[in-house]
Amino acid sequence: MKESKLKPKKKLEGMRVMILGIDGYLGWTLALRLGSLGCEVSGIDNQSRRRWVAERRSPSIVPIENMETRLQAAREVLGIEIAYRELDLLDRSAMQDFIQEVQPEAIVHYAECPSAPYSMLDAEHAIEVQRNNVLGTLGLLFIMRDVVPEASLVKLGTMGEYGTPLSGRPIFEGVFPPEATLHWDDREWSLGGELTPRDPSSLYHVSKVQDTINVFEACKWWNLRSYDVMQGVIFGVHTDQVSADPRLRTRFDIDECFGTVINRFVAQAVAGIPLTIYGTGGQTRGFISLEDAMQCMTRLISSPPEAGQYEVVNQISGTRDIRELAEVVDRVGKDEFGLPVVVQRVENPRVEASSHPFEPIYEKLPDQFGFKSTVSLEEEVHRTFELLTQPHIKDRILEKSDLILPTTWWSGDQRLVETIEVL
Ligand code: USQ
Repeated sequence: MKESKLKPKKKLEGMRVMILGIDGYLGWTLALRLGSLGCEVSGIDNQSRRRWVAERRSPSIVPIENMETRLQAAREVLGIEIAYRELDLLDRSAMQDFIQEVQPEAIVHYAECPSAPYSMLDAEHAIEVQRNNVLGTLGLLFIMRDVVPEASLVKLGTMGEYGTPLSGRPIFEGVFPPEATLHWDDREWSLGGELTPRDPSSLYHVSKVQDTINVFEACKWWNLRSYDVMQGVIFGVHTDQVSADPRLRTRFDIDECFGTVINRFVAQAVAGIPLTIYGTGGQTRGFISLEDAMQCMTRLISSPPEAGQYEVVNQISGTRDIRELAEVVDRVGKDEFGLPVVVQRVENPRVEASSHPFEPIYEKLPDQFGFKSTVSLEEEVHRTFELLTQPHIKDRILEKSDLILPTTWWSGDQRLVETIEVL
């Protein structure tokens, strides 16, 4: 039954794909994945992620090479040639020249600041995140209109655009389904095809909402085509390509701004720091492993949207609350690595519901693109422990252990959170 809904696939071999933000956690991993599938990969990066984490005194705890060494290793180990240019997406003239030269068939846009806490630090950081993200995407849309209007834009959004609607209504994939209706005052209207309400959970998430509107309208006005990928919280370390050689490893952050929750929990367990559940731990989110996310992106690239089509996919492989995540990390750490893991609840510096209904719909990737998750949370947590317990990496975590507890409050306060309870 499901097979009939699958979108037609294009051959990836020889497809020209440009990755914006190619030096990042996702960008680098995707470059190697696509290269190994025979795509002609190109990419840009302005190295801003490396600057942001340096500012937070928190470089990747998995050692990563500079771009030159990475490219050389990709060539030597995997036989992949990547056309890389160090370039800021906001430099529209240089960007336009590069796109003109490469003529990409698909552009994957990862070149945004991904951190909620970083965007909530103060006015300077909020403005930097919104400027980088919103204006970068906006400029790109104009370049695509003028230079490669037939190319598909695969743009990274976030599940956090939707918030966690307390009514408990399902979180649809971007727009209301055709049969949705609004009843009010004894009247009824169809909501089908309208963008669903957004309730972003930080100023970073607000930037993604603004992107959504810009891309949605650009597809309508200029007949551009885009998949807007609402990705859940990402975790993990492994794909066949990044694990093939230490020089090919992708970055891994554990500080309060750039580390995501599962990755942070594993690092905390390795360093002997009690896992930091914020608040009650009843917050529920969608999650996806690095490897599964790469599979989704590859499938989206190989089945491009039609001209004028703006399509949202919710890219998660399941949902969990934070307490469950801590339990999984606790169990794997103790049983499989013999670590004395401790779990704590600390004050929650963010403004977010501590217990709420959560019913995301995430059917398009499996039903229309053939996505099947290949890695369980437990397996990927195990692989992450395997990497992070290597002595040279454990030492790097220990050196940065003072950066684990959050100090960035959504209220604007800057103070360490206090422990509420050790579980
Ligand atoms: N959390 C803890 N303890 C921690 C860290 C986080 O309990 O030590 C909680 C947070 O309060 C939150 C949840 O875990 O409820 C997720 O936090 P996170 O820091 O892992 O993720 P978030 O800030 O939501 O942002 C991350 C990425 C972002 C992406 C987003 C997807 O940094 O780029 O857009 O995940 S989503 O969360 O679905 O919006």
